[in-house]
Amino acid sequence: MTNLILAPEVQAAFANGQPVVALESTVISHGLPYPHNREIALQLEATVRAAGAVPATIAVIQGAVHVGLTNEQIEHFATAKDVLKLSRRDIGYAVANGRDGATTVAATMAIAGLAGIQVFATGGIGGVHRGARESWDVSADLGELGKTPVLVVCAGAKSILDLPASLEVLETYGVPVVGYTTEELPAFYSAHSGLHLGRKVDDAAQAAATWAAHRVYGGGSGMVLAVPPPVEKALDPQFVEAAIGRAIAQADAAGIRGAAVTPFLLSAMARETEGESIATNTALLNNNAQIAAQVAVALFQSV
Ligand code: PSU
Ligand code: MN
Repeated sequence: MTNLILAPEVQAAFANGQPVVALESTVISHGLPYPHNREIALQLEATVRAAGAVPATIAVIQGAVHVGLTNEQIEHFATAKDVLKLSRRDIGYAVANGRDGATTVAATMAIAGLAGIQVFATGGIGGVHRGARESWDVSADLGELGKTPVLVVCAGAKSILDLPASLEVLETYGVPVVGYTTEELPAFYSAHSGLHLGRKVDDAAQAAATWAAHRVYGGGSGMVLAVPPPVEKALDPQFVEAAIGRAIAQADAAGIRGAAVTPFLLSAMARETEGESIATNTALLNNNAQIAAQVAVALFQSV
């Protein structure tokens, strides 16, 4: 039984054949500090609307799976302390036990897939953690991309992760990583990872055509559209790398494991970059939401 609660705006979009863009809620509850998280979540919805699509922020509230949130519900996720971080495996537990849960990329893809939403915008995906040869810490986002047909528009992944290893795992799972106006994988805070993708699209129409073709030939897998962060907000790679070193050392010293690792590193990075990372984060989230909406609109125009 799937029991999704569609927000009225999302329901109307489905009925009227308007494009919809999914947004995640972990970035609100576990990814950014208050009140930035609340402002950004509302701003992302406005950006999607301005580009001609309908936003559907996804979350589980008291065991109910919501596709599209009210401003009050977003406020709740921005401030509540007892919100579970839900990957795909955790959705059933949260539903059956009446819990509040914020959806990661994996869980947002899973629910968007059930709702029939093809395009999803976020900041960065999870991946293979540095040190995964010992810890085995590989985000379920990668496995989800391998099996759920949703296009994820993001700025690549943070280099708190092992980016070459993350690309290898995506290749194994049959997930194309396509650069938007670039052949280089962006590294979230910076446009440059030094990793060559060999796949580039130059505009939303080309991205939509590539995604539509991947839906036919991709065996049910997702695709990553990797969008570099806006140049004027990108951070100096050496500054970022030094902050990452300190963040990872703090996580190791505190013995952080499992699902807590990524939220710990995200908040350590915000602290270690003295808030500079938040300005970059805001700018790239908005940019990704706008491009995702343009791709969703182009998908509708091409059919
Ligand atoms: N990376 C970011 N910002 C985020 C996340 C990752 O730059 O907010 C969040 C996303 O929700 C992503 C999740 O799906 O962390 C990955 O967590 P894990 O590594 O535990 O799979
Ligand atoms: Mn993990």
